[in-house]
Amino acid sequence: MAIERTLSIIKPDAVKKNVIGQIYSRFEGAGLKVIAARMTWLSEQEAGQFYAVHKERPFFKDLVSFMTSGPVMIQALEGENAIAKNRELMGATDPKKADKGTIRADFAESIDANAVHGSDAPETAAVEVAFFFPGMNTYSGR
Ligand code: IDP
Repeated sequence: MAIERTLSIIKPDAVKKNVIGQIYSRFEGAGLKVIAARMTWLSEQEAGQFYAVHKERPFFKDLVSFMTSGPVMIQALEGENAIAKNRELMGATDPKKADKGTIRADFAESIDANAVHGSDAPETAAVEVAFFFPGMNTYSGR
């Protein structure tokens, strides 16, 4: 299995709930290493640019407004099969549909306030990691 890097964001709802540590424990328990991290409050421009693929979707405005409603914790994760592994830990986008024991089932309230973001494919992971951690993208073998 390939060593990969992926981008994870702990969204404003989960930061407000004070569960950053509990979410990090899940990454660590699954063998994912936090290799870069930054806590920040996204601007409208940053959130809009990050979610540009959803620009035409009806929920875009609400998504940007939610993502800028408080601080977020952004990290690059590294490990075997990191992209899929992180998606598994996160659970389905809608927490009501998320499997028991996933981050979204345990910490998220709704499809808008769903606790975490995780890259969904190698191409998006490379772009998203570089978006927040310039110069760092896919696994380089170091
Ligand atoms: P993902 O975060 O599970 O990859 P995406 O489809 O990429 O899901 O959507 C990005 C984010 O946009 C979601 O995490 C969620 O916060 C929001 N979102 C997606 N679909 C809806 C919707 O139907 N209503 C409201 N918000 C949505």
